[in-house]
Amino acid sequence: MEDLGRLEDLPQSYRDALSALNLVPLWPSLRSVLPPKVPARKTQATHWPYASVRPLLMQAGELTPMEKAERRVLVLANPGHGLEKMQASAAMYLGMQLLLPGEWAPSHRHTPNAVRMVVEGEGAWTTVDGEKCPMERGDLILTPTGLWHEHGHDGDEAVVWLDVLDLPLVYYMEASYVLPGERQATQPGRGDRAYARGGLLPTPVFERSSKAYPMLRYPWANAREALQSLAADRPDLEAVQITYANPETGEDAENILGFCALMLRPGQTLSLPARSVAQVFHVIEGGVSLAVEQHAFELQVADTACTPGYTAVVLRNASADEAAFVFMADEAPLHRKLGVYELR
Ligand code: 1HN
Repeated sequence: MEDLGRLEDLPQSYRDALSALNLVPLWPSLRSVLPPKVPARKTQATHWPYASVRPLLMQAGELTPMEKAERRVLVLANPGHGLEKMQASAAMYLGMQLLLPGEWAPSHRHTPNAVRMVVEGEGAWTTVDGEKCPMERGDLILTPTGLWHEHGHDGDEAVVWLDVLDLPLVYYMEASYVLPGERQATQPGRGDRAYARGGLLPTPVFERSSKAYPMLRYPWANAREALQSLAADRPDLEAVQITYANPETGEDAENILGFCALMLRPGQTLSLPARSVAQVFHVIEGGVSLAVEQHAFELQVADTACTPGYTAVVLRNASADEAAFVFMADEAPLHRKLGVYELR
């Protein structure tokens, strides 16, 4: 491709005349907004070891009471975007949230979609749209756009979870806002019970659910069992992987970000092809080496990492005896809807 004219090639008087009318010449910037073959990416491969995050999160528990935080979170910020942007990738936000015994994070609802992946501790719950969801390690709990949600804690140990939101995208669209609410009344009915088994849908009086988000909690016990049973059924299968889906529609669980879980067999090395989307990896069980570009991360239990789009990722289960389990989040639903999804 030929070199295009630079801004400096233009007379200053001409540049001033353009600026005065809020005009900009395209050609000096065309290659930067439309680079050849591969997009420019600010997202850097980044590893957040839980062993380093945890003490600082616990310290936040001592330094900042709930009333002064609303949500007590340390954001996992990608240095490639600038820490102040609070982005893990172009569309993904990640945070580690701490709730202490007896605390309550007040009810609100907002336009960004969220999910929680429970990292440690027992006794906390989150009420989403009137459904009280127990929080147990490895559970995935949805807080889709516009639904009321609040967190409480009846147990006696610190509870930590990973928040994944599409906040950077919704904020960029100038569509991010929150409404404060009252403590929710809990309604009967739990999606994780109504949809307890794959392929079996509740149909009282022959009617399917009309809820946009019929299932809010995906218990880890069920996801783990599904992975093990898939692995046993398909010894030929390289990628033992499940996707968190809306059980009524079969579509992705949420509109913008996608969520799945992987099981790595003992000693397994799994190559994930380069796709257009940035990805997040969070270890639920085991130890996993992650290789991407020039980086090699040794992920321990509860560690989180992210990788930019258009990069191949190699995962290796560090144990020769035990399976490893990884939760993944990505931007695939968004890319597919926009028609820019690619597998290379
Ligand atoms: C939010 O509502 C929660 O409800 C956590 O726990 C993190 C980060 C940005 C915007 C809203 C929560 C959040 C958030």
